[in-house]
Order: sequence, then structure tokens, then C-alpha cells
Amino acid sequence: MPETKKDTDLNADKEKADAQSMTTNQGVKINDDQNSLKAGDRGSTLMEDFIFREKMTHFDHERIPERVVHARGTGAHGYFKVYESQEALTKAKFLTDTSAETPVFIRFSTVAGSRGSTDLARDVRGFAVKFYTEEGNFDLVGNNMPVFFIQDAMKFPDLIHAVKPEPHHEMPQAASAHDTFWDFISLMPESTHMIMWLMSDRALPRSYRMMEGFGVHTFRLVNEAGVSHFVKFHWKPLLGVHSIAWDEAQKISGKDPDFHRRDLWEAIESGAYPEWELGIQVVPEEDEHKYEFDLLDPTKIIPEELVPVQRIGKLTLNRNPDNFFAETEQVAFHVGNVVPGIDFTNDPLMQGRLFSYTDTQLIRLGGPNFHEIPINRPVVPIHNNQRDGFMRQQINTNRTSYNPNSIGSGCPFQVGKMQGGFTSYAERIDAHKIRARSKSFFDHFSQATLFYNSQSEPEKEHMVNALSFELGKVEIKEIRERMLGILSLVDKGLAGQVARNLGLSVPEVEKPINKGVPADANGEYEPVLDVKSSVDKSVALSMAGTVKDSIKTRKIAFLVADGVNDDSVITMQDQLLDQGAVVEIISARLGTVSGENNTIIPVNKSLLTAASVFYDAVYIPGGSLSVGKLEKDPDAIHFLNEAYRHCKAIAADNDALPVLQATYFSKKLPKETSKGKASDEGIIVQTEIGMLVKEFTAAVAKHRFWEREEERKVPA
Ligand code: HDE
Repeated sequence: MPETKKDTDLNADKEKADAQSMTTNQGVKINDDQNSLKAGDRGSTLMEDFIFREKMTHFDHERIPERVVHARGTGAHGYFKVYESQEALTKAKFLTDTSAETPVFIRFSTVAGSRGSTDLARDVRGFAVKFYTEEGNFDLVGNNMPVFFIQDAMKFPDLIHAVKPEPHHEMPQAASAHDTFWDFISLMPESTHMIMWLMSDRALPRSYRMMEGFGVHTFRLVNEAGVSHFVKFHWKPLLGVHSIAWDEAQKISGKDPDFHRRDLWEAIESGAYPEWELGIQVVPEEDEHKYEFDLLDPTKIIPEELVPVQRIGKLTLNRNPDNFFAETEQVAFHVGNVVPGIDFTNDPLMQGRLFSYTDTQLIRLGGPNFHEIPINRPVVPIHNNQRDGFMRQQINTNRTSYNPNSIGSGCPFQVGKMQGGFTSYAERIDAHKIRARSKSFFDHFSQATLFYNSQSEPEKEHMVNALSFELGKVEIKEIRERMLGILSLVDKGLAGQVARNLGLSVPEVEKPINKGVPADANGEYEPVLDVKSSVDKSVALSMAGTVKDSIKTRKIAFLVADGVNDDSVITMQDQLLDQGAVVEIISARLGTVSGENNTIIPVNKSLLTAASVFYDAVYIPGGSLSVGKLEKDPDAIHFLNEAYRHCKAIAADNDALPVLQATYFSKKLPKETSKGKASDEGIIVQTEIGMLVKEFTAAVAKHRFWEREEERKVPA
């Protein structure tokens, strides 16, 4: 892969120990890295041992504070290319120059958990992209959900205090299912729309590679003539948007808490580079007040039916970091990192973020020079009069560090806007200074209802289950009841189903309790309940209609034992690999199995380390000896039961049917084995391998057979 300008820039700082001698940090060669210097062979360690002291001191200081939110994450390098010049909208060169391949670094994250927590928490995912453009760094610090919990940055510390582990016993880790979170939410009706997203399958992505990303706030694009348009940024994954089941997420959390991190790493290592298209929704200035929602309100989307998403470019991730700490941990994103042609709006959440991101890096990365850390520095030179501070790397050689100056010939000089100097969009402002919330922000329910109504039946059921789980973990009954009141304002059916699961009844409420108001509110902050979304259903909000025509990067398990039909294994494997899937051969033990025709087949994982929750689908090849062993192996049967429970595609050669007959879902199998078709769409049994491959591939591409859940009470 060609080296980007950022790769070249990073190369200068890379250390490689190959064929090198070991030295101290002062460059002195080390003779003994095993023993400290002692007064005699049984004596105490000597203070003069500079080699020991240096090693231990560095070790003692090697931790830095984790991010206060989004602590758990993983990163990757890549590049972005715009399809067609967007000069009508923006002067940002990386969006107008179609020949430019702009290097990027991306970091995906969960929000609530600590650095070592599970990837599979029910949570929002961070989707932060740093573009190293020729005009400086642009950071698009987004999430995988297009709205947020709160409307004003003032409430962010409260929100995060509520969701983080409770302060007295620091429990639970990486989970919102506890009293303080729902206490806060139940008093803040503005969070209702976001709660719908958080309780949806979006909170359980199958992979970072299969999530959408959103800039959330309305931004501005500004063109050369100074004309501004409002814009919402989207990332659309080319593999589609896919999620997993909650039961599966909980199991993965135990079996492989690095599941998403590993998935991204392995995809990039194997050359299956993840791709997203950058989408924009553009609203002209004159349409600012055209909608029933305020463009500045971060709890609202612009339904794609009202303003379609135009796909303007593609992001490809093609290189894993060399060092997690140096790159992924030290990368510092900031919403305020914009380039000429991109500007902010007055969204009060965004405005607060403009302060918070630099501020947090000052403590996390230890001082004002964090922009000099290799992963953070731009690919263009930096010249200004900022000086000194902890860990300064740049050696400024000018005598002057002020402007204006004559001694330094006025350098570094300012740059006219026509030459690329940044100028802020000259928005007209004529207002009183007030601490308040705009009345145009008072509708908290219309889009929550729109979201719920846009979901497919299985997605709705998942939301009912998610809310029942989360509120079921809440100990204080009043909080649960308050939440039921809020849910009833979104959808009475939803509230009723959750209430039933909680053993409660839905309280009659005319309006939600709203405690997110100032001391002297005097009833001025009443939520508005009569706003109706101008769109009843928005297709883009459901995952049901997402990309389902490819099995690329899908992980498929083959369960085998000695005596397996090797022809089946090889044919199926070749066909699946051809279509970009990943195949792993799983058996009771590691090593190899030998096939009916004596082919030696290497085993990738044993049933001890593999689990069906790591795979998208399962295949059981025939071969009477192998089948005989598998049908009696409880681990293999459990594997299949679990795959069934999680609604995955399952295929078997016709003569492997006895294995499926030993499962809990045997009643779903074809009555007559020669008929070769199961009554459940996602279970394929065929005699003819060509047909089996075809039907299995189509089933894997569908991702999941959620309809199966109606009878999902499979003990697995
Ligand atoms: Fe963040 N957020 N945030 N946030 N955020 C941070 O910055 C903050 C918000 C997002 O991978 C912190 O460097 C405030 C919305 C991502 O390094 C901190 C508010 C969105 C990441 C911070 C928000 C995000 C962060 C913690 C409300 C989606 C991880 C560490 C006013 C559009 C970036 C850090 C990474 C990280 C503050 C709300 C996305 C404390 C005050 C809305 C993806 O500065």
C-alpha cells in the first residue's frame, strides 16, 4: 500500500530494535539487564545503580490518566478521498481536490467503561476521525448514533456522573443498567430520543466496521464566496449496519472482551480494509427555520426523507497502528480542529465541546505541547509564537516570539483569507446575554416516537427487552415507574410491554417530570407534547433494510472431527473464501483431523477456545465418522444451539443431519431428510454441495434470522 504523508511523518519517530544493542536512555550500552548492582552477591542494592534506577523510574511513571469518557477504544490508519469537488459548498481543499488522498487516523470507542472494560457493553460507540489535510488537521469527533442525551454542555458532567459506576462502590462497570443513570434520565425528558437509540440494536454493533457514524451537531460548510450551508455529517459503512443479540453480547464480554478490537485488527491485517462513505445532508441558510425541529438541537436528526444524504467520498482503513500507546492512546481529538471551509454552529452542546476537548488533553497528556506528539501533529509545518511548556519538542530558532515584530521581519506572518488564512463565518448576532434554553428545543418526544415507529418488529422487541433488562436492574421502584411514564409518551404499547416485564403498571401521565430546569423556571420549561414529526417512518433508522448482499469478512465456523467428508470441507471452504468470508475449522482438539479420503485438515480452534458467539454462521460437513462423534459431543451441540438461539445461518450436508437432530432445534429440521429443506429459513440441509453453498451464502448475507426469536427459548 502506498505510504501517506502521515506515514512518512510518523516514520521519523519509529524505533526498531532489530540487530541493535540495548542501551540506557542516555545511549550507554547495557551489559547486564538481569541483576541490579549490589553490595556483595547477597547485599543490598546500591543507590548508584543508574541503570536500575532509570528502568524502574520509567516503569513507575508509564501510566497516564485514561479518558474521562471513551476510555476504551481502538484505532487504525487510513485515507479519505472525495469523489467530486464540493467547491459549491466548501473551500476545504480535502473536499474539493479529487486527486487528494488525505491521511486519517480513526479511533472507535465505547463511552462509559474503563480502558480495560468489554467492547460489548450496551453503549454508544465513539467514531472519531482525524484528517491530516494540507490545510491542517480536521477532526470529525462523532458517534455511531446521530443524537445525544442532552441539549446543553452544562449537563455533560451530570450525565457522565450518572452513567459511570456509582461512586460509593464503583459498580457496575461499563453498564448503564443501574439506578443513578436511570434516575437522571427519568428526570431529563430531553434524553428520550437518545434513549431510544441506546436501547436499540445500534448499541450492540456486530463490528466497528458495520456501524454508521454521525457528526451529530449541525456544522457549517463555507465556500470561497463566504456562503454558508448547514450540514450534518454521516459515515455509511459499505458492509451495511449490523448488530448482535444481547445474550450474545453478554457472552462475548466474558469470552473475548476484545472482540471488536480484534475484529478490526484482523480485518485490516488480512487486507479486508473497512470502508465508509462520507455523507452530507445540506440545508441552505434560508431553510434554517423550515423544520418542526431546531437544527441547533443535538437531540434531533434531519430525517433522510426530508434531506437526503449525498455520498461525497470514501474512507478506507488500511493500516494497524505500530504501537497502541503511542498512537491510539495518545491521539487527541478536538471538535474545534477545523480547517478553512468548515465552521461551527451555535448548538449549545457543540459550543461546550469546543472548550472541553483541549482542556481534557492538558491533564491527560500532561501539558500544552500534546499537539507535538507524533500522532497528533499535522502534516504541514507549524509556526507561531507559542513557546515552551512541559515536553516541548520543537526548537524555535527565532529571536522573536511575538507579533508584530520587526527583528524577525514580521514572521511568522498572518495569511489573508484568499491565501488560506482561517476566518470565522461572520454570523450575525443580535441578542441579550441570557442563561436559558430556546423554546424551539422543548419537544422531546416526536422523534423518539419516529425512531420507535421506524423499527422492524424484531428491532422493537429488542428495545422492549433492553428497557426491561435495564430497568429491571434498577432497585428503586419510583425510578422504574417514572421511566414507564416517559415511555408511555413515546408509545403506549412499548410502555405496556416493558411494564409487564417489570411487574408494574404504566402510570397515567400527561406530561413528563422535567427537573432539568433552573431554580426560577416558573413553569417556563414545560416540554411541548403536541409536535408531530413530519415523517411517520424513516427507513434509514431501521437496520432491517441495510446492505445484505455480501458475505465479505463474515466468520464461518466448520465443526469437524476425524472422518469428515473432506471434499465437502474443501469445496465449501473454497467457495466461501472466494466470496471474501473467513473460515475457521473447529474440532474437539487442536492439531489436525483426517478426512474420509485421508486429506489432513488443519484445525484452527478447539471447542475449548472457540464459541459460536464469535462466528456469523456454522457449517457441518458430512462424513459418517465425524458426524457420529459430533452428535455425541455436548460442546458441539451447545455450539449449534447457541448459533440457533442467536438467529444465525446453519448449514449441513444431508448426511450430517444426525448432528442437527441432536440439537434443541431438531423440530425445525426437514421431516424427510431427502427433501433437503428446513422449515426455518436460516437452516439449510442439502445433498448437493453446489446448492448448499448457494443457499448458505444467501443466508449468511442476510446476517440474522430474527424472526426465529419468537421461539428462541433454546437453552444455550
Ligand atoms: Fe465527547 N468528550 N463530549 N462527545 N467524545 C471526549 O475528550 C464532551 C460528545 C466523543 O477517541 C473527551 O479526548 C463534552 C458528543 C468521542 O479520543 C472529553 C460533551 C459526541 C470521544 C469529551 C461531549 C462526542 C469523546 C474525553 C458534551 C458525538 C473520544 C477524552 C458537551 C458527536 C475521542 C477526550 C477519542 C471524548 C467531552 C459530547 C464524541 C472529556 C463536554 C455529542 C468520539 O473532552
